[in-house]
Amino acid sequence: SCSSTSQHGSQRSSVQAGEAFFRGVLESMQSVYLNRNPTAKAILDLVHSVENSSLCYDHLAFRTFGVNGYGIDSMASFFLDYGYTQKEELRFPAKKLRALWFSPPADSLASSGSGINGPLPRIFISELLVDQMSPQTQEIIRKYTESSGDGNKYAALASSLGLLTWEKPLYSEFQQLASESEYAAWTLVNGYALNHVTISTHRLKTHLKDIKRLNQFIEDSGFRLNSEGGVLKVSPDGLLQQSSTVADSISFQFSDGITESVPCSYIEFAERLVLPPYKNLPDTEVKEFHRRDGFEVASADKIFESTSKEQLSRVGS
Ligand code: OOG
Ligand code: NI
Repeated sequence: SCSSTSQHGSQRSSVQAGEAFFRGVLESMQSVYLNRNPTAKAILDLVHSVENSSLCYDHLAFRTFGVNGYGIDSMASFFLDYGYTQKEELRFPAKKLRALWFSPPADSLASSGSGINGPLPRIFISELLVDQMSPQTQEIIRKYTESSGDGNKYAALASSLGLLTWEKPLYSEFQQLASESEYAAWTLVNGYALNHVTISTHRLKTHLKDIKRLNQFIEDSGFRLNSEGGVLKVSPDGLLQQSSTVADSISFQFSDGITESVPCSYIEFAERLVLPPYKNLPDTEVKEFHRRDGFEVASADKIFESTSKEQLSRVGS
């Protein structure tokens, strides 16, 4: 089984009584994601078939519109209520985005399971800095967020049901957003849907625990990886290594009756290496808290491109 993310004996609160409900919600978010994204489903099945044992998630990620209570907080409140702790902020000035990540509570039950039933994942939530968009784009985003009433209160519910909290947009509105921010266009049609799950590669058991070998295996199996800035994204300290697939597309019916293919979600892989003070620990004693934690802004900047038109329209590898 997978080792827990949390340091044993820490003072962090536990999900406790609400844990079954909390995991059930994550499970529903995941099932929406797997039904819509055949590449993510196929890759999870493939890795499972090789590993023959449990598989752990490093993190889950969501996107939001940073306006009128529809930003990071709208989704974060659910995780904070179930024991998560807010960690560092990441800023992406060129993309007009910011993000926060949240660390999981010390988990009690079920952490020997697989995926959502394994150790609780970190949560990564980003938001578009809507105030920095053009007036036309702001008008569209405000129109849909405002038309949803109090939809921002039900972010986790919308995500687990696979519903938008706002009305479907016109195709021209999607195009307007896409011309300025692919993130904005993605969020308009996907709302609070799970953007990606991330497989924790160092917690795999076979040769696939080496992210470079996992990447090779994924590509040899016929899947495309996001090549923006190189397939493997490595933090300056070398200890956080990430890669991701190119997002699947889904057919979306706009409110004017136009049906077009739009980017949906992708799957990510992350290998966290052991921190320098612990590098001589025997493999069997290494726990998740001995490894590099957090996220890396330069890598994240390129991972956002997993849903971009440029990556989706690439031919071959
Ligand atoms: C998030 C991209 C960043 C990471 O792990 O750094 C990211 C997104 O595409 O919304 O997932
Ligand atoms: Ni990620």
